[in-house]
Amino acid sequence: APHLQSYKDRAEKHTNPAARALLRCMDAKKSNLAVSVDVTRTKDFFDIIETVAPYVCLIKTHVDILEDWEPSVTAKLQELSRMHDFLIFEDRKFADIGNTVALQYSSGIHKISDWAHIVNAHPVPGPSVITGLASVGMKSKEERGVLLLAEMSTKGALTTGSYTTDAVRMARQHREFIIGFIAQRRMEGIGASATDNIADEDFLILAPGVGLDAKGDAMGQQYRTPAEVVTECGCDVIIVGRGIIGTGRNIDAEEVKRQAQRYQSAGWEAYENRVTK
Ligand code: 6AU
Repeated sequence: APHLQSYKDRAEKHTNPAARALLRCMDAKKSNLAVSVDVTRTKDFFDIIETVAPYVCLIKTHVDILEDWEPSVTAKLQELSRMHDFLIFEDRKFADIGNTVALQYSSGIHKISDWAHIVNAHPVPGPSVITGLASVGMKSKEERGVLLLAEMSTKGALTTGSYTTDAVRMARQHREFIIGFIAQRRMEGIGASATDNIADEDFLILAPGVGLDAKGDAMGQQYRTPAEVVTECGCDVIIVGRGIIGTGRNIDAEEVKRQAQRYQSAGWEAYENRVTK
């Protein structure tokens, strides 16, 4: 099972360049931490990224919430990604017909496919959402991969049962481009038929809803600890927003740094407790 193997070994076997780059970075930096930089001002956005950069494998963005976004933002983000060795995940949650998601991915003011190594998509439209994104991402000369949202972290989410199973089946048909899932547990083998070759299946599982102090927020978010998520449930990357950045207002760089270090250690320890030595 992939979650018993080291990130390093998995990096060598993975077929998608973005997945390989992420696993290599995780191994090199000893970090399975993704920080979700959910703030509305560009200055706060970069202050946080520069503070947490040494401790993360991935920076997760919602560029559409930046009130003073301008094209130089994504240029600077790419520069920081190269300088500090982290990948960029734009949490765009595509969920439309193939033609529309291809345009949303490549065009508009944000031109996401130009700078985001990883994006995510809801499987709700069916395989056409993958075909649409692949028509852009698979043509790129850069490392590009997509995560399907197989499960959500919120109370009452509809992403359960056959919805999750069918999401895994969709991913299995596009393993060169779908590198894994936003989910709460491992997904290999789910919904597989006897003819599917699942022996070498390795989906990256990126888990949001991670917190060491709070159990949830006032709007349905639910938190589990890195140990629950990584050691018990086998997820690969912990995605942490407010546990590290606080409310996103009045950013205290020292506190952000302290929390980033704390989550990096907790995530890495949870991983070391799980892999076969
Ligand atoms: O740690 P938080 O609660 O401050 O932030 C969690 C981040 C937010 C959400 O948009 C995102 O993770 N998220 C996602 C993603 C990553 O796709 C899915 C989900 O089910 N729950 C969730 O919180 O930026």
